[in-house]
Amino acid sequence: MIGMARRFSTPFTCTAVVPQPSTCFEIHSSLENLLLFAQVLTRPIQKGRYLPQVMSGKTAMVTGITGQDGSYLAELLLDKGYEVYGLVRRVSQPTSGRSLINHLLTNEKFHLVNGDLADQNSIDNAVAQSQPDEFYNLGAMSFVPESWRSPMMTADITGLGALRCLEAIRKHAPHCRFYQAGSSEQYGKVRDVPQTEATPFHPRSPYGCAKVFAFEITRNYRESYDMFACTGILFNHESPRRGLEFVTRKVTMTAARIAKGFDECLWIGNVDAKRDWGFAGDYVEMQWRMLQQDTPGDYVVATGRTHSVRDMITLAFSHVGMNLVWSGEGVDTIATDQDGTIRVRTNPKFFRPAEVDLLIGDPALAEKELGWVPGTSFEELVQMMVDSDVAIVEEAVKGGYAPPIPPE
Ligand code: NAP
Ligand code: G4F
Repeated sequence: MIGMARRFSTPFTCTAVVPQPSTCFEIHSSLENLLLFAQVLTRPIQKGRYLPQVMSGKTAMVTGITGQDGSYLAELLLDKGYEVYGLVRRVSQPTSGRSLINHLLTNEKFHLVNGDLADQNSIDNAVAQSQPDEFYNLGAMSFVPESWRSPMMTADITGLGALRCLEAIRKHAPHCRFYQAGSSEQYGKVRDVPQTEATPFHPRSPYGCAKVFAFEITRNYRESYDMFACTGILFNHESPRRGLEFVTRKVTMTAARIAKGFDECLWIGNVDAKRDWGFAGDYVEMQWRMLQQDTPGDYVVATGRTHSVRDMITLAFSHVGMNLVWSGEGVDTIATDQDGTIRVRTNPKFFRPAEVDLLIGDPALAEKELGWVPGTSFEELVQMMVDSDVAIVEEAVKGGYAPPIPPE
């Protein structure tokens, strides 16, 4: 039997009532286990430089609130005294699918509104009723490989979704400031190293193409209607809340599983790709800052450093006591530990039809105009994610249920 399911940002909790084959992650059935997960995943942000707290009395609407960035941004806005409205898709099992924001549901300033980026009516109603001062469009189909499998849906949600938000604001709350979650995937086959706000776009995936449309339409609404509309061109940012299918979290969870005896090796794709990886908790601060300035603009948000996937894997495995030695090339790449056991193997299915080989952003404008600098190093980020995943696996062992398996 093949079950077809919508892609969710937190897939390991969303399909709770679907029977899983024994090789897959057995969804923890009790509420207690779910809460344990939520506690580990929703530890407060510890690093990053923040502006002093300002109790704002403002209202913000956030799409993508159930995702990695949405959950951190919601915490940041609530801390600043905002009334926060999160747009959420209807799901059949709402209590099990929102693990990253479960801890916010009792906050009286936190509200969930049903809506979908595919549906203009629902966004219109949400904006008309909540009358936000600030609108953060973080919702998207955000997993690049899925965008080749579902290009129309990606264009609709990740691309047109931004336009639907802009239209809702133009019609129902023209005073509202708009933030669009842009991506370094817009640069794709990069024309400059490092990439700046002036670097031309050359996207390499349907996802990148959709983000370019969203970027351009945001700029167009700013110029056409004098709207306060900005795009943050964010480079990869990760955290213990990152979806398990993205490479960093796949690596840290698999390293933790191997360390605790659940797996023998990590199956991976192109380890030569390089990314500029920062901490999501630092990056949501910049999203907020962009809407606090006098004039709207677009900014690169990055660390200015790049690392290969291979380096990231080596570092993560070293934190669980495995010192990897690499050999082979391309699909023959492997890595063995100090005992000679193969701990990383390559599977061609994880290679992409068109790859983004090198991303490194120049955050100079963000620092100069908004005083933003990332507070967490790559080494601290990887350590934080490994520690969190080791804790999740240990909780699972203690609770007698199976730890998560990264989906493909
Ligand atoms: P994420 O964890 O995958 O979260 C995506 C969010 O979008 C989820 O809340 C998801 O809701 C929501 N969503 C998906 N389809 C929707 C629809 N049809 N209607 C309403 N909501 C929908 O992504 P993230 O890492 O937090 O990233 C946030 C944003 O930044 C995204 O736009 C992403 O493309 C962009 N971005 C991310 C990075 C990065 O490195 N993280 C870098 C550059 C840009 P469900 O929970 O219902 O699935
Ligand atoms: O972690 P990734 O899947 O992230 P990717 O494709 O860079 O996209 C992320 O960052 C973008 C910003 O640049 C966001 F806009 C986007 O929404 C998303 O958050 O893959 C990173 C690299 C790629 O080069 C990929 O080919 O890792 C390589 N990789 C190698 N093996 C793998 C794997 N990626 C995944 N997901 N899984 C693998 O097994």
